[in-house]
Formats: sequence, structure tokens, C-alpha cells
Amino acid sequence: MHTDWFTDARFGIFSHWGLYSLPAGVWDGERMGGNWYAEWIQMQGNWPHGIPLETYRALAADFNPTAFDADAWMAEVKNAGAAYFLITAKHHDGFALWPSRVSDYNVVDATPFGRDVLAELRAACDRHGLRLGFYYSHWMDWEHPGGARPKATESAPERTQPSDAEYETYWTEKCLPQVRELLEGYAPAFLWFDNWRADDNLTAERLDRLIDMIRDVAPDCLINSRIGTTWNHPDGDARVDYLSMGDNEFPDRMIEQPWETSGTLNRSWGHHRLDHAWLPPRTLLANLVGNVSRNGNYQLNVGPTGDGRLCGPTLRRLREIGAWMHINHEAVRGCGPAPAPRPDWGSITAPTKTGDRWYLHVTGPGQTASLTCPRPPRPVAACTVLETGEALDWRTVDDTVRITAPETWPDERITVVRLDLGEGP
Ligand code: FHN
Repeated sequence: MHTDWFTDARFGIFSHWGLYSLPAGVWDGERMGGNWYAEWIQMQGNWPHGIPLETYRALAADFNPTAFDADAWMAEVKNAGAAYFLITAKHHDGFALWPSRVSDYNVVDATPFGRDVLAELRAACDRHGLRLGFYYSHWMDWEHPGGARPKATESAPERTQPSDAEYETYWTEKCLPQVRELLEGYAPAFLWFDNWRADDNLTAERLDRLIDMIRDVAPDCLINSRIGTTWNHPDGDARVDYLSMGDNEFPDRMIEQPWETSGTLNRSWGHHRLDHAWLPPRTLLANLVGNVSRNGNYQLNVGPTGDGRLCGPTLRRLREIGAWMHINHEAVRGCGPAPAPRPDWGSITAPTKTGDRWYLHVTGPGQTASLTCPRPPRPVAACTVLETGEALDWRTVDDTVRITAPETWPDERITVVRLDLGEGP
């Protein structure tokens, strides 16, 4: 299947980076917005039409992130145990991180930085053996007069949405050609679109044009459901390759079609200088393992700073996940749900292509004496704590396996116990 690399990977790093990374949630000394989404700053605050476009656009003159080092970023992504990287090639503000030929509102033509961010990331991903994907805001575009937007423009204050004709201009002059530029110029392994509700202008016919073009130019490039098929296409998600859940939505059920949850490290996607509500690594690890055990991926977002760095709290979390993945990656990569009911002490994963192992993800330090696990379809041949290599005793009792717990669990967040399964029933 052309989605195999994606379902094998299980863990990716997402990144929101653009002009909004400079104000980082604060405008004229005030925190903006009802929510904490720093990348929405253009449409937050009390301005009836958002921050005036010319004022927002002027941020480009200050965009000079000289600390940006694609190799250093990808070294962190790789070290975290992720297999792919995804970045906002263009977010809702309409600003492109590559030298687009159809809009000079881009990092090379409009900023003193003048470097092709996507080309540098492409090369760094290749050097580090990572797949690269692009977020492209195809629906919302707050720079083009024809893009969808949450507030009316000054020129048409009576309506919040562009007319069909204005939208068509946007679609043919900016959206379609820019997506083609991404495909032809940077060979992404996947595209991540970001529509989340029904929209009159995002018609099935326009979606078909976009999807057909992508399939034509890059048949292997994966497409996510937030392209809008869920709400705006009569065929639903049959035309896309994987489902995207809502922001920070972690389903409690198994889903057959490949899927992912994109999640934040704090409350914002873009860097927010006032948001210190960082999630603890134990939560991030639980999100990862929980999704894998339900057949899903986890795309953990980072918001690089306006000068191009990954900030301290971000780095520490990536490195703590990496330390855990260094030991336990085999229980994540290439794994999916085990054919077993969910235990009350955590979850069970198994390699998707072979039936020779189960991985027991034991959450918390609470399992003191023994661990009861559903009986696998094949006999248990060995039982090992991955982190310490300690062999544990076990016995089969009816339809369960009772495992003698180690004296202490080496990782009180999630310790992985591997069951090697032998031949036969
Ligand atoms: O509006 C965007 C938001 O800024 C961010 O990009 C997230 C990521 O999933 N998507 C939209 C909201 O769901």
C-alpha cells in the first residue's frame, strides 16, 4: 500500500512557522485572542477586519530568522524518534515559505532573510532520512481578496466571505498553482490541508480539481481528509489517503483507515511568548502510544521562534520523548493494535506485518505484584522489560497470561514489556 510508510512511521513532528512567529501572540503589548492560537493573530483583537493587511504584511520586513538551521531542526526531529516532518508552507495568512512564482508574498521576495526555507528543509530531510510534508492553507487565505476569512474585508464590509467569482480567482491564480509548485519543486511525501467545516466556496468540483491535479503530478503524494472531503464532497473521505482528527483530538476507538492526531505542546501552534502551559512528557508519550494502539499516528507540533530556534521547553520535550523512543521505538514504529481487548493497566501494540510479538505498555508505577494480560493467539516464548532487558516469569492461566512484575518499573510513565510469541496455537 502506498500509505505503508505513513502507518509504519507512527510519529511525526509538525511545525507552524511564519510571520506570526514574530509577534508570537502579543500585539502592541497585549495578548491577542480568545484562544491561544498565535498563528491567528492577524484575525484576533478588536479590529473589525483583522489587523490591517498592510500593517500585518509589514512584518515581512522584520522576518530575518538567522538562527534557522534546517539541519539542526532535523537532527532534533530524528533524535525524537519521529520519521517525518511537516511544516506550514503557507498558513491562513497567505505567506509562503518558498519563492512562489505566483505570489511575491513569500520568504524570498518579501523578507530580508531571502532564503528558500522549504529547499533547505528538503535537503536536510534527505540527509537525515526523514519524509517531508507540507501544510497548505488552501481554503483560508487572508492576503488574497478571494480567500476564505473569518472577518469581512474593508473593501466588502457587508460580507465575511468572498463571492464565488472572487474565490474562483483565488483558486486558479494562487491555490492550484502554489500546490503545483510545492509538488514539482519539493517532492513532498504528503500534503496536509486544513478545512474543518462546510463552506459554500469549497465545492466538490473545486476539491476534485485540486485532488486530480495532485494525483496527476505526484501519484504517491498522500492527502489528508482536512482537504475538506468530510464536509464538502458527496463521496466523503474515499478520495483521500488518511484521516486527520480535530486539533488535539485523541479518539478512544480503533479506526481502520490510516489516521493521525495533530497535537500541540502547549495551547498554541505557532510560537506564543506568553503560553507556558507546556504538556508534561508523560502526557505526550501517552498520546503517542494511545494512538498507535488504535491504529493512528501522532503529529506533535513545535512552534519555532521568530528568529528560527526551537525554544528550551520544546527541545526538552523532544529530547525526553527521544530518550524513551531510543529504548522503546520497536513498540511504536511498524506497530498497530494487538488483537486483544484493552487492558486496564495501559495498552498493547503489535507489529502490523508479523504476529510474533506483543508489546505491553504499562502505564504508571501501580502494577506491583503481577500483570494480567489477555492470552495472545500464539504461545509466549519470552517476556522481557525493554528498558532493562530483565526477563520476567509468566504463566498461562485459562485465557490470560499472568506476568510477575519486576521489583520496580524502570519508567513510571510507560514501561514496555515485550512478549515474544512462538509457533503454534
Ligand atoms: O486554524 C488552524 C490552526 O491555526 C492550526 O493550524 C490547526 C492545526 O490543526 N488547524 C486549524 C484549526 O483546526
